[in-house]
Amino acid sequence: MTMSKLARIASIALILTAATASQALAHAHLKTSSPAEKASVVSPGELDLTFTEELDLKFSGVKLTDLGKKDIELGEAGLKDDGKVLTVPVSATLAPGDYTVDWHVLSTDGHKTSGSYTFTVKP
Ligand SMILES: [Cu+2]
Repeated sequence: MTMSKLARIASIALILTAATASQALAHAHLKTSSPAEKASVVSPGELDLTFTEELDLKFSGVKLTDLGKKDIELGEAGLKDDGKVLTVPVSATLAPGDYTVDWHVLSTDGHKTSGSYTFTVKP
């Protein structure tokens, strides 16, 4: 095998490694949300979660619970802004108190991520 062939194989291997590494970083991470984490707000009409990647709506969802772990009824989730924003209508007026948003999403690269954050509805 010639030296230049070896060098070519080595550079291809390097490119493949770099491609794999950047794909691993491409999971959908929560970038911002409305209401924002730890924010104190009036009862929101919807929850907006902005992710770093495009989402697959079928396998993405949000659960909202109050301090007593009671589920709050939510409307049907949808996507907007290039599929990176998961938006969920909140039909009820939320009583003052702390709420937890539990989210799970599947990004279009096939990776699942999940997390949670809280916000407060002020009196
Ligand atoms: Cu990923």
